[in-house]
Amino acid sequence: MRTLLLAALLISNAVAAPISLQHQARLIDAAGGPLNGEHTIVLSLWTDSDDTESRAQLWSATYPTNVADGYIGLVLDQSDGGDSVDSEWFSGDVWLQTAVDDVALVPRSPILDVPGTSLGVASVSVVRPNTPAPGQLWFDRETGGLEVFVDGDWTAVARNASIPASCAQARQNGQTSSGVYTLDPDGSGPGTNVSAYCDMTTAGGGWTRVFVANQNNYSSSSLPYIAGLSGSLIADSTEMMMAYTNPVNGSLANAWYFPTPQNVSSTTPMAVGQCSYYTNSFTRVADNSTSTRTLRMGWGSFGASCDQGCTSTWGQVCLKQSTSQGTPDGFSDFPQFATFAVGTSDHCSASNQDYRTTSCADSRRFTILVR
Ligand SMILES: [Ca+2]
Ligand SMILES: [Ca+2]
Repeated sequence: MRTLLLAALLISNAVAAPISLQHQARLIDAAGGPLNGEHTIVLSLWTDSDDTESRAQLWSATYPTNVADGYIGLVLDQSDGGDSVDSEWFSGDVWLQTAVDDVALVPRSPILDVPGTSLGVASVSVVRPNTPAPGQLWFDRETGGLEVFVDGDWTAVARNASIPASCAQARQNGQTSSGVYTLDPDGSGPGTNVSAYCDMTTAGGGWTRVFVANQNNYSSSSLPYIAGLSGSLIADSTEMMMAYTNPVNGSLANAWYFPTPQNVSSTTPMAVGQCSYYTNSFTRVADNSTSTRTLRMGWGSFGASCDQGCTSTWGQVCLKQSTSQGTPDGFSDFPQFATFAVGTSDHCSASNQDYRTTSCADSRRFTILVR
């Protein structure tokens, strides 16, 4: 059986359109020598990596090819008189099969989606190279995983590179519109894809919404993150933002951000304990002002102001002027989300106000985002 070294140049578009894919490869026989002379090469595109599932073949074309020193350069489009290649196929997994003289090379090669109109150069090997070059890709047929050689080590690549792990990654990929995105928080790991709202404009964008109140009267000391968005997505983030939002249009009020606390990756700030305190640098989005303050979190009781007591079960997240604990000194317009742990209506005031000043409402819901 031949082994196959691929160097594929791929172009994709954001909208459905006929496209051309340039495919370059080097064909090597079992003894390691390059193929030469006339060979019939069949390229086909599939929605699955092998025939164990009866997935559809998307496209196929036959190329009588004069191979020189193993190198081939073929274009996948309708120029062979067949069907055109549709850019829309590449919103999902697409696999390329190469057959030489009626022998299909296995496994099929995953095609990487390259956002926008940029070119991606991928050199994919089906054996793990002993002396890889930076950027070299290796497909492990046993695990179905794809790895890239970066900084002297192999790193797993997402199975479908078009699905970002976070809104921050989507933003880095050039996405600038706020809205609901499909994320795969653990990449090639077993975790499934999840829909999440991304704020792509506030303070540079790239924010994944991990909590938003979906009612105006919680009575719980264990409010969770949105399903599928806790854990590594938060632990791997560097910043957390708290604000009030209108969930319909994503607009934010009272928005502040700060370095992500370590103890709230799986447990929300509302459920982190009866009272929990976190001191760091807090940035106010409205004027980009920064100062060192203390965040009070948890489901403990309180008086009229931020952090006046820590017994019983009431629930209060708010920002303090000082680092002292249990003294009422709410700071500025940071959200004061309160009474979520008892049966009275929840309150969405500012940290320097009496907690009863402003009730939560459908257009004013407490939210947490990370990036
Ligand atoms: Ca996954
Ligand atoms: Ca309540």
